[in-house]
Amino acid sequence: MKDLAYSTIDSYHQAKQLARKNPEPFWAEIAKNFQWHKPWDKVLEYDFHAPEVKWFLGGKLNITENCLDRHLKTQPDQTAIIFEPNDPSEAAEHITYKELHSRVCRAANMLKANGAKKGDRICIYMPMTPELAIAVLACARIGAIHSVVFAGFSATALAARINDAACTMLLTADGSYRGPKITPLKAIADEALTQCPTIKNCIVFKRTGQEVEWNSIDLWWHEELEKVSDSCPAEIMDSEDPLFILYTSGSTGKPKGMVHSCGGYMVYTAYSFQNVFQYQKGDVYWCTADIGWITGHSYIVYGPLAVGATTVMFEGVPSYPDYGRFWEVCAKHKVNQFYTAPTAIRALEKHPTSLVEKHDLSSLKVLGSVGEPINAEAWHWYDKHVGKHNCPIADTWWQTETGGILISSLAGVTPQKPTYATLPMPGIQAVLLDNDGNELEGEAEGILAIKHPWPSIARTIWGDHERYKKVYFSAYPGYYFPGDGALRDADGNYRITGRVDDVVIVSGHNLGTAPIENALNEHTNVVESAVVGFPHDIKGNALHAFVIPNKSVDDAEKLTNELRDLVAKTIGPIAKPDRIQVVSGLPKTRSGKIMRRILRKLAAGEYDNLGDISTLLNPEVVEEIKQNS
Ligand code: 7RM
Repeated sequence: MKDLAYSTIDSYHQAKQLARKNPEPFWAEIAKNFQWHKPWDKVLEYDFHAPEVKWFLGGKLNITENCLDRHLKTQPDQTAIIFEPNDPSEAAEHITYKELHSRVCRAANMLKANGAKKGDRICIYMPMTPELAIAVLACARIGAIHSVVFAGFSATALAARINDAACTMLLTADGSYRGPKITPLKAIADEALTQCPTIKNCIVFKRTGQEVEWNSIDLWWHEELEKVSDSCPAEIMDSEDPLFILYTSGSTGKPKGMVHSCGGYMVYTAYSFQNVFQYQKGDVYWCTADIGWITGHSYIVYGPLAVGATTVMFEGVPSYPDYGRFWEVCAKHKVNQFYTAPTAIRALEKHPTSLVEKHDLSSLKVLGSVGEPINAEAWHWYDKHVGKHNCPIADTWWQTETGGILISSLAGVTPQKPTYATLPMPGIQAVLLDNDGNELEGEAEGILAIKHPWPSIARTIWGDHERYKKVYFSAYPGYYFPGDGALRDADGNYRITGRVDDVVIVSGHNLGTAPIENALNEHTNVVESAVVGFPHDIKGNALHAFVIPNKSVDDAEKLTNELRDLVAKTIGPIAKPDRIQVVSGLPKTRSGKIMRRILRKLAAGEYDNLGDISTLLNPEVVEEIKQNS
């Protein structure tokens, strides 16, 4: 995989230049690092107005041959997956490439034996055990389209996703361990399946051993595996055949099933993994995400395995059995690259640093961040206490829709800048636009957009190409519009400022909520904040700020006055929130994103109309916010 990586700043600049001038030969060179049954006839065909994007047209491949089979020749005994269970007293599992290959093939045969075939949609609702990665790869092996639903989602959310894609099979488990809790996955799945007529089989992996109810369509995973062999030729796929669907929340309640295709996704996840993390053979890499999210798909499973890396899968949570668990696991497995989310860092930052210091983190070489802007305080805490000022931090900006990292430093190769995702990867043409869609030059603040396709852009929304067009390609014709705002410094570094759909018009002034939040966060007693608009008789809209304090607040009025002054000073009096509410938490998705849709309803007092809050990480804060508003 050497040819994928730029490990010097010169080779990085060269790549960037080549990619800008001649994107197609650039990507073709990268794609040659993979194993194709038949090479592509054409590198790229696209029209952002249609919209339509196709990469490596006519190419034939199977992504699992690239993630598994080809490593058997060079490194069969290399560890592919290190599984770290929820309970630290349970032994970790080390799975070699040879063993993973065998287990994936056997699972693939299990799917086939139960009627699954190329093009079928298979829903996966499983805990973070190796079988989840195996299930994903087994689907890819036979050309079935996997749709992983995070195993913290409710029965209603699961059923909606199964039905949207008309899945014919469900892979689940009896239960899941997460921290001190056991989630009864099978019982939740049973409830969902009462509303899912397309499901023909439900294969249940035994994890917790708890009692489960048994229905006529249910099969035990371990029993089914025994009936089949571990030899399963890979289905030969077209580059553009769908590999998976992954749902992401939209601005309406209905989730969007983003569709990724085989060839481009493989090329881009491997390329970006290798370059951002500067993985070297034998390194141990750990991404703390769940495979239920895109980060887990791209940077626990496909990207790392495609380059033959050792990837850690962690079943637990950062707080169990104590807030030192991440660091204990880093020390235990001698992790070299560690990739997590700012929300986790902020949670850990509140606890004594002795929980970090007591673990030997000397193996760490590279740190990564993903999911939301990393605030300065969290960045410096991560740098100091985890990285010991000795590990570059890659702040990686990307989305479910982009499939892979688009803006990030390359660890140790390109310069980092706290709170900045920094530069677009070679091959990524990022621009800033003003509200009218004009490109801004140099130092500027505006709307982030991407001008040219990259191989892992989502090709459509499952069953709703019109919505795909409307959401991503209509606001600024000719560009991919991710929905984020950004500012750019004189060196071209990007700082993502937040979602631009969070714009509130107060007395006729367009106010982005992100800069107001940034101002509030400057206060020493504010950990995190969220600002939303609510209807106001005179102003049209007014602002409601939710703030989480660092330490308990004795004098709430003093704090809110200071905060109003701070906003007035930083942005202007017009941006001063009408209401500032001190809260202990903000409603968040499981991946740590603030659910503004819910905050807007709370601010407007529409308590009966909150929608499904069961998918939240912390539904209890909703009640608290109602009580003290
Ligand atoms: C990977 C992932 C996508 C949204 C995106 C941004 C925000 C993600 C960063 C970030 C600032 C980052 N996929 N976001 N990474 N904002 N800096 N490094 O998170 O589909 O779940 O979310 O997340 O708003 O549009 S996602």
